[in-house]
Amino acid sequence: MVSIVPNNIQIEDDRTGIDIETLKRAFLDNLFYIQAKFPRIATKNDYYMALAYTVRDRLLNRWLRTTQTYLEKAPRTVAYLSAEFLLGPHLGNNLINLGLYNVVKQAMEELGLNLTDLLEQEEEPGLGNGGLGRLAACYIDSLATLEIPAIGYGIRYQFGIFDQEIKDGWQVEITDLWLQYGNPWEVARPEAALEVKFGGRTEVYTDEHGRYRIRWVPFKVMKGVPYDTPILGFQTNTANTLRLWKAEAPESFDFEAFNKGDYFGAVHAKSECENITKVLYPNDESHQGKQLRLEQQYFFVSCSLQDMIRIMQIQNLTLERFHEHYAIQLNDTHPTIGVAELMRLLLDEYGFEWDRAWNITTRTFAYTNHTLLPEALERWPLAMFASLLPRHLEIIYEINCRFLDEVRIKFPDDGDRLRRMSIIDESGERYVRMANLACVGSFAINGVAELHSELLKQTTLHDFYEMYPEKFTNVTNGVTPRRFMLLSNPRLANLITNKIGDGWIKRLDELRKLEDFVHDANFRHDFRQVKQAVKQDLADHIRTHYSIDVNPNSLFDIQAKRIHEYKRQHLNALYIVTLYNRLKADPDLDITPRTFLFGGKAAPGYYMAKLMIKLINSIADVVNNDPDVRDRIKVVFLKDYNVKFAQRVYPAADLSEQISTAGKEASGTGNMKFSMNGALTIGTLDGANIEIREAVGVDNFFLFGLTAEEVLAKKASGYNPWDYYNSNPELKLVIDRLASGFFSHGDPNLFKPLLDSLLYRDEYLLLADYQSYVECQERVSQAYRDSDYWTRMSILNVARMGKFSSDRSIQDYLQHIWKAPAVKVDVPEYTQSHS
Ligand code: 475
Repeated sequence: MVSIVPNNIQIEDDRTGIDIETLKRAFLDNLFYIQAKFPRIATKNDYYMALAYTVRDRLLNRWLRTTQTYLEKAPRTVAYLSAEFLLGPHLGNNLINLGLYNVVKQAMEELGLNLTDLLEQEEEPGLGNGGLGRLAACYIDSLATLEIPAIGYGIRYQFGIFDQEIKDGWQVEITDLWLQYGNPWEVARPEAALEVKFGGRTEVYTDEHGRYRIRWVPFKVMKGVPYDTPILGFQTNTANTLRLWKAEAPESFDFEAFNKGDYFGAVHAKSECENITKVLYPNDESHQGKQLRLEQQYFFVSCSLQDMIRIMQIQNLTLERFHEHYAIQLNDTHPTIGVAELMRLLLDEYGFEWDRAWNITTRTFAYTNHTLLPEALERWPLAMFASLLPRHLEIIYEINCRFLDEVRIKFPDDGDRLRRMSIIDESGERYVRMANLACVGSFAINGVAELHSELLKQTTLHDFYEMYPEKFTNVTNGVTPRRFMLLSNPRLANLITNKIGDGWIKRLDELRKLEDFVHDANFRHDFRQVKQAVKQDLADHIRTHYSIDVNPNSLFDIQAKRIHEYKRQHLNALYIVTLYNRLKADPDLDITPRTFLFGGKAAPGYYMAKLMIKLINSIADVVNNDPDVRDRIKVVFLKDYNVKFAQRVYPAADLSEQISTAGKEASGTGNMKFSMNGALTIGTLDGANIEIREAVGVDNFFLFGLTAEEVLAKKASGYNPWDYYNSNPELKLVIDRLASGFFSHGDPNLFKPLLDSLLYRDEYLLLADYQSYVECQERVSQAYRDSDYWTRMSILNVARMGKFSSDRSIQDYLQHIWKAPAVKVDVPEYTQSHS
């Protein structure tokens, strides 16, 4: 046993005490000694920082005890490798998990400060694009809450996802400066930096035992510095680590260049090195073969694997047992170079024989696929790959050669199959196919919802399914109820806890107890009031920031997610225009008042998505200002949708738009966050919608549209969008109005690319689903008119969402893939979790 951290650290009371007086003193102390400010000159950010440090002080003991426990007990550990962690603000979440929310709120009040204001001050770490990155964040939350030894590995981007502004209806991207005022939640560990090699060549040499070995002679070497962030579990002593790598120049750099006398060149080259972790690629669900992106992937994966080996060495464990000590989850193919890197480390650096190394590697990795979209599948041009990672390419060739031999034996005389399954795409320009490498190098492969996992087996990964059926499994996504209910919707959380106790926060299935209260008119009344109050908050926000008055009694109909054609925000827009046209034709038409809210970012290079934003804003301009509408419909595009703002949005929805073309949305997770906050879903049979509908009951879900199977059949039989345009007068009027320039100050060309894409191709079958969607929206409007009936459905949605906790997802991963038992962390009485 090694004892890295002494057991008897003495900690000053001001850094651990959680009574109000101590908290206040500690807060002012941090303001003075860390921010170097006193209250009269402190900015709001100074106060935020002082509070963040005060809270951080109170979790450090748990964090160090957890680290120490893992080092000493050397338990099986989950390593979650992800190029993205879309964390959202830390302060509120840590207050909740420490059980300090109320007492800190009180302490701040006594100092004349408002906790909500201070929480607003936090610049969130937006180190992800959307679903995939946010899922990683939910999973590390659940891993800590379930007391599983785990570490998240990723990239410390200096600039995360861009901030979005809207100018003249168009998206404008602004650099995300999340680190500009410092990050109180991270601890740099320069002493634990590692080196990563790039480029160059390989050479053969004979080692001291006369064995042929291969050595990689790199073109350049980079340094990876880890920055650690504690990830607290909810009401546990476990605080796991999120370790994000920053690229720097190695010290040796100065040395060489200074010797050559090229001072400026040396400094320049040094800052070039930092480029690797400068910025997050903002493309959701699309792959561009950019070299810097491959450099990012290899950089963080190499650092992480070397780090894992180093930890085993501290623990005196032999690398022979690497796969027993670690289960490495690949969050999509982005970290898949890890398969080749672990092989390289074992073969070249630690002298393993091929078979032994391959055995360890393929018992270590598991791969999660997040998308079926062909444009998202990662492939790297061979020449680029070879110049950056020459040794890895050799290893991949060897893996491929042995793998194709296996395929040949199982499926003789099937050249097409070999070509499809090869890790190297040789059909034209040559590429390395990362999904193929992930499938060959992993012992488990999973999709993220039942339908998605089935489609993977039948389509994208069909050959691999036939080769290795035993590797395939499904783990339906989930989301953390700590952030997306307790923190984001305290009114609802309190109402629930008052009725059924607080067990639901850790065992979300207990929400089912709420079903009993569906019949309780008082409860329905209280439930409705909660929703009303939250909607009022959002309405206030909209009035303040957009100078638009929205009616909090209207139906809040929200679509918040990345902007993408397959997600069909423009189908929603077509419906808005439909309603508008009806009102224009009959200004006295009795319709259910609605507020249409949109939020989401478009990839900066995705023209159609940006045009969809412009379309929504243009429709909003006309609809919101037309006196004939008489405020019965309002449209608002909420700018800069991020985790912090999402937390205000989910609770305020009456209706959640989950309207992707069936077969395209792998799972969706926003769908879960809306539903557990009482929104009803209008949705297609896509992704996890299917399972949500099953869970909440088909009567409490608004279903429309083609099924995935019907979508394929329709396309196969020659889909022609004009048929729908010509046969549906209401649809025709919508398209014609958009094409006429009515919504674009008379410019008939503005939306032409979008309309042409609908009329001449309509890859995502908007026109085919239009009528079904409109009719379904009519059912929604009718249902909303009976507010008591609506409330019953809404309550049942909340009550039946237990399955969609990320705790359940993590338990599925543990049971079927990781097999890593929980480990209790002991913390002396005086700092134990207070609930
Ligand atoms: C799915 N992102 C959601 C969510 O499983 C699903 C791809 C390439 C490069 C950068 N980002 C990506 C994704 O593929 C992604 O976010 N996928 C999403 O993963 C979690 O719920 O349906 O679209």
